[in-house]
Amino acid sequence: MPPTSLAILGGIPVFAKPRHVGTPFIPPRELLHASLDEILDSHWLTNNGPFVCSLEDLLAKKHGVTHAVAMCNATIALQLLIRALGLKGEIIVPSFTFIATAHAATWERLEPRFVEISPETHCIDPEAAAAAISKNTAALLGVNLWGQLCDVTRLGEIANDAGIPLILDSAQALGCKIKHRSRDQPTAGGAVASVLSLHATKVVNSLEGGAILTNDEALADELRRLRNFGFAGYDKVVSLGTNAKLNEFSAAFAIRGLECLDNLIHHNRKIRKMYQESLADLPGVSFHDPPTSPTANHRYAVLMIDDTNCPLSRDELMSTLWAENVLARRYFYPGCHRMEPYASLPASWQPRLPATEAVATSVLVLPASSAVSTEDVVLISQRIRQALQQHVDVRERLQGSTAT
Ligand code: T4K
Repeated sequence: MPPTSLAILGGIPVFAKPRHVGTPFIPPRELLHASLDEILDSHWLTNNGPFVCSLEDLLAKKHGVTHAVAMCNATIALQLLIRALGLKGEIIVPSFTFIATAHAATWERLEPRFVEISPETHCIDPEAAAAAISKNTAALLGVNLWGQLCDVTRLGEIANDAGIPLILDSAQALGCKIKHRSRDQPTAGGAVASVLSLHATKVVNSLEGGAILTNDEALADELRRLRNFGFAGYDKVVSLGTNAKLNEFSAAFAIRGLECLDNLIHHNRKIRKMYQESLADLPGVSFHDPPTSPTANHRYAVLMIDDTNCPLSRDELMSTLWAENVLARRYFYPGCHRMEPYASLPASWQPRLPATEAVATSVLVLPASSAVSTEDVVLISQRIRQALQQHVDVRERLQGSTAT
C-alpha cells in the first residue's frame, strides 16, 4: 500500500496514539496482582521487606556482585554513594548524560568536571578523563549509556593510578555485567560501585527505583544505614541518614519484570536491527551501533543525523515525526555543561567539548522498548524515509509554521 501523506503536510498521523521512547514495561498483570495480594495480606509494605530483600538477591546474582542495595531512585542512590565514599572536591564526569548524573554530584557539593565522550561509543573518553585529573579530583564517574558499557577496564586503571575510586552511573544499563572491586583491593581494577535505575522508562522498572551494586561489604552496610535514617538496629542511630527506601510493591514490580528480562532484551535487539536495516541507505542517517558488551540490554534505538548530508536537520526530522505521533527525543541535548546551573558558571570553568556538542546535536532517539512492535518500526521507518524524500515541502511547511 502506498504511504499516505505526511501529517506535517496535511495527512493523517501514522499513529492515533503517541509512540514514546520510554513506554514502561508492565509485567503480566495476574502475576502483579498475586504479588500485590501477598503484600497486602502480609501487612508489610516497606522498610526492607521480603520483596526488597528478594530483589536485592536477584540483582546481585544477575550482575555477579555480592551486594545490591535497593534505593528509591538512581539519583538519590548516586548521592548516597558519593556520601558513603566521603568524596570531596571535584568529580570527573561526561557531559553527555542525563542531567541527574551531574546534579547528584553537585547536590553532594562536589564540583563536576565535564569531559569529552568518545564519538564511537557516546561514553566517557578514558584519556580525556585521565587528562582532567588534578590534585582536587575525588573520583571518576563513568556513565554506561544506552544500555551498554563504557570502557570500565581502562577507567579502572586510570582511577587506580590516581588513587581515586571509579564509580559508575549504570542507570540505563540494567543487565550489563561490570567488574567491581572492594576499596581494599585498589589494584584489582573495575568499579567500586555502580548505580542502576529502575525508573518506569528503563528496561525493567519498579515505577521509581534504583539500586547500588558493589562487592564492598562495608560500603553496602554504610549505604543500608544511609538509606534508613542512619539506623544500625532498633533504637540505634549511628550516623546521619535519610529516607531512600524502596517500597514492597515497587520491588515486586521489578522482580516480575526481571523474570521477563531475557525476552525483553531479545525484543530490543530485534527492534534495533530492524531500524538499522531499514534506514541503512538514507543519506546522512546512521544508526548508533558501537561494539557492545555481551550483556548490553539494547534498550535504546539511537539515530545519528548528520545535518551536512541529510536533507533535513535533526530537529526538522524530529518535528516531522512528532506530527505523526512518533515522539522521538534528542537526548541529552545540549549536554549537561550547557544546562543550568553549569552553563552560568564563570567562563574560566567552561569546558570545551566539541565531540560532545557534535553528538548532542545529532542524536535522535526513536521509540523502542517492549511497547513498540515490529509493525510500528516498519511504519516509523517508512515515515522517516518519506520525510527525507519530501524534504523541500517539509522544510517549507516547518518554516511557515515557525513564521506564523
Ligand atoms: N543517570 C542516567 C544516565 C539516567 O538516564 C537517569 C535517568 C538517571 C541517572 C536518573 O535515574 P532515576 O533517578 O530516574 O532513577 C526520563 C526518565 O525520567 C529518567 O529516569 C531517565 N534517566 C531519562 C533518560 O529519561 P525524561 O525527562 O525523558 O522523562 P519523560 O517524562 O519525558 O519520559 C520519557 C519517555 O517515556 C517519554 O517518551 C514518555 C514516556 N513515558 C514516561 C513515563 C514516566 C511513558 O510512556 N510512561 C511513563 O510512565 O526522563
